[in-house]
Amino acid sequence: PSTTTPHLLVFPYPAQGHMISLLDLTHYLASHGGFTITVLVTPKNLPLLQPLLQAHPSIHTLVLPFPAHPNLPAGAEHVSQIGNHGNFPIMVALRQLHDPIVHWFNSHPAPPAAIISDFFLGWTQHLADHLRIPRIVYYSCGAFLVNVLHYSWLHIKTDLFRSSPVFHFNEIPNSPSFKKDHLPSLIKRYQDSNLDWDLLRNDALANTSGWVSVFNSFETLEGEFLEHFRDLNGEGRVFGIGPLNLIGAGDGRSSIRDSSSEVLTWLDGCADSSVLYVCFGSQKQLNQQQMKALASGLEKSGARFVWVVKTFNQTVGGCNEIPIGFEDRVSDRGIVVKEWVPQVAILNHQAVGGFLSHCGWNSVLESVTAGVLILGWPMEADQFVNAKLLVDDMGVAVRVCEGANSVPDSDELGKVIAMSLSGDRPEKMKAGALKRAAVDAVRSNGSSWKDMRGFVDK
Ligand code: BUP
Repeated sequence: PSTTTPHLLVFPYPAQGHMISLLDLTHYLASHGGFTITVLVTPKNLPLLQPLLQAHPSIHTLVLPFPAHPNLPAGAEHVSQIGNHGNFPIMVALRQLHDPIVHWFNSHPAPPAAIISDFFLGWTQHLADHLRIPRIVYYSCGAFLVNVLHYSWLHIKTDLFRSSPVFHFNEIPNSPSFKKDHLPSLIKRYQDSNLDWDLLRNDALANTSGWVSVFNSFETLEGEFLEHFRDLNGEGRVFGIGPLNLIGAGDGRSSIRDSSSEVLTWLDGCADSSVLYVCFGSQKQLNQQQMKALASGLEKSGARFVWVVKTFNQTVGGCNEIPIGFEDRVSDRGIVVKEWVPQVAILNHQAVGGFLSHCGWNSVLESVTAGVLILGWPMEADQFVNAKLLVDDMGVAVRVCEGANSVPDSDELGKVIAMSLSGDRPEKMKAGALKRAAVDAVRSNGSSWKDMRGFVDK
């Protein structure tokens, strides 16, 4: 890195769903902020960065394992190695990088002036304190979720929280309630004594001590939750700069997001708004019963569809068996894709009229920015919170099923799919309006544009 431009260390959490939007932000900061950037990355995730590196000579990588510390901490490679303890083994493993990073920093001729790290890397607050540089917390999730996490931490040791099957978050705008089962896995796993909570817990979340918090979100979608977090953190420290998939668009999107695929060619032959796109994010795989119910629901709906079945990322308990004969029976109107697809381009294709989604935050934003109706099937993590925002607060989605192991009724599913694709549902009109608001947010003088400028200046 040059010694004259400000140098930032960007540390993404090594899961696709966390990395992609932070790389969009990295692209923006390199092209418009004048920063020199080092991205900390595991070897398996390096290919995701290649286009960004080619586009920006000012972006460098610090590839794990570091030369001085050749043993990559076990489990730190990529979240596809997820096991029964979810993300925790990876969080713990990554924490071992504290000392190697200090070593790298101390021997660097122009060390970083700040670190931007994912909110799953709470320990990097201690790292930043040790290095005497500020830490910017990057939230690859929504502000509503972070409100819920914040108050869950505050109440988690109270009898009321422990004993109630449903918890009311009276401090959060609109006083939402959640079944305890629907709270993020991070909260549910709190009781697990094997996990080192105090170091993994995000200081910025629990004590609002992060120097600056940056959200991949925008005012019209989450204004009151961003505002509430601002009230907790103090003025000038919380920025809503999303949707980053729009900010990274243009040369950015084509450089770090692939947009060629046979799926797009197939969609070219379909009528406008006639196709349901089905994808449950980069991590979740359905079990066998769910696969059968979904296949049957798609068949009964009579709708056109694109169904992404992840054979490239086998997870614990996951199944990728497509029911025998299904693909032949629906070959005139549906395709099952067994590889990584360009989701943003698919959602923006005029043939796509609905998205059956697990409501992962990136999928939510990508769907919102494409103005596509979401058929929500939240399963775990932040997805129930996101689904509540979309269905109950914003009215841009319908819920079709809930739970990681729930099996939808295929007759019902078929009906909802058919109904969602036909006609002008009120949710579709609202989705169209929210898309326009998202585009306005990132335009000159829009809320995210202003927050991005404020953030870069700071
Ligand atoms: Br699968 C798949 N193509 O084929 P979420 C995913 N994606 O572009 P997750 C593709 O991965 P978290 C594919 O566009 C989105 O940006 C998709 O992120 C992209 O869910 C990302 O929706 C998936 O947040 O992450 O992967 O479960 O754990 O953060 O919810």
